Formats: sequence, C-alpha cells, structure tokens
Amino acid sequence: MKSAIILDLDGVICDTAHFHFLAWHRLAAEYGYELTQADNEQLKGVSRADSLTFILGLANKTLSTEQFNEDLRRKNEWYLDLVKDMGPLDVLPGVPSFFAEVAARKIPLALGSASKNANMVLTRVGLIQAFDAIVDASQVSQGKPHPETFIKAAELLGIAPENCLVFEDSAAGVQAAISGGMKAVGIGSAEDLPGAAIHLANLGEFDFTNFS
Ligand code: B16
Ligand code: MG
Repeated sequence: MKSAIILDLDGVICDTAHFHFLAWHRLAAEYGYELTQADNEQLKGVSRADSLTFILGLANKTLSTEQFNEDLRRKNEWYLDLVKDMGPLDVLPGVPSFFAEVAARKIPLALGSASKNANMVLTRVGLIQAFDAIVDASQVSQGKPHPETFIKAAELLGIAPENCLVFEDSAAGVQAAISGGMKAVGIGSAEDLPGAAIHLANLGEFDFTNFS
C-alpha cells in the first residue's frame, strides 16, 4: 500500500511561524498586550481571523467589524514585509535533504497549510514544484484543528488518510491530522505537541527506512 506525506508550511518548511509571531506581537502591543511565546503556541496553525479573535480575548479588547478587518489587513501587510526577501536558502534545517529523499523515493507529497500566503512562500523558497498537491486556507471552509485541510490533501493525492503521515509544528495541526485518521509527526516538543506519534526537531531527523 502506497503511503504519502503531507507537510505543514509555517514552522515545518520555513521559519515563517516566527514572522507571524512578530507581526501579531506588534498588533497586540497596540492593544496594550505583550504577546508571549506561550501565547504564540496557541496561534500556530490557526487561521488569520481566528488568531486575531484569540488575541483580542487575551487583550480583553473588542473591535468593530471594520477595525477587525483593517487590523487583519495590517497584520498581513507587516507579515508580507517580513517574508519579502525570503529565498531558497530560507528553509529550516534538514529541508533540502528531506525533499531530496522524498523525490528519490517518489513519495506522493502534499502541502496542508492554514496560510493564505502558502503559494507565495513556497514559490519564494523554490519548493512549489516539489508538491503533487497543495491545500491552503483558500480551499477549505474549516481550518485546523478541523481535519478538512488534510483530508482534502489526501483526496487530491488519491491516498487513504490512514496511509498519510502529516508533519506539523502546531497543536491544532496535530489534532487535525489525528481527527482525519492520519498519523502525525510533531516538529517540536512532546509537551507542545501531545498526540503526535513521534517528535523531531526538524524534517532532517526523519528516518525513511521503514516508510513505504
Ligand atoms: P496567513 P501553517 C498557519 O500556517 C500559521 O501557522 C498561522 O500562524 C497563521 O496564522 C495561519 O497560517 C494563517 O496564515 O495569515 O498567512 O493566511 O502553519 O498551517 O502552514
Ligand atoms: Mg505550522
């Protein structure tokens, strides 16, 4: 039975999770709230609008619909400014060897990202051609932790969910994979990513020996 790999983007392929944090941190400061790294763990893998709702809760602040949308726009503008100079060297450690191994073994590969910027970031780092399927926030109605993103990716690959291995750096993403009937590899600690079958520091640590 052929197996497939589904990769998250931010925090798994490149360090854009940090850029999301910097942009949210700047916005939260305007609300008089100092966003912490611990807060940021809750934001990983969460859609742009749901992230802002979460931050407003932390800051005990309410916004009009117009201001809410305007703040989403400004956050994305700051984020885009942070990623604009990214290039092929701006991938996380182990990414080039991981992609080389996936290609050599002809493993079906999909992206499953909550980001509306996924295509742009993948193009910048020169990896967009490596994917057989790409699912981003524009193609799903329910974001992580709902499994729709990963189920759609599996469907596009034509591989049953139980034969898909999902690599995720977020608690929401690990939960989404498990809810979708897939196994998750946590890129991060067991403390931050409960439920993942194994935990690695980066993609380069993955052992393909028993993967078919
Ligand atoms: P955007 P991933 C997620 O991407 C990020 O982890 C999360 O921090 C971000 O809020 C979300 O994308 C939406 O991103 O504002 O670019 O649409 O980790 O699922 O690849
Ligand atoms: Mg992520």
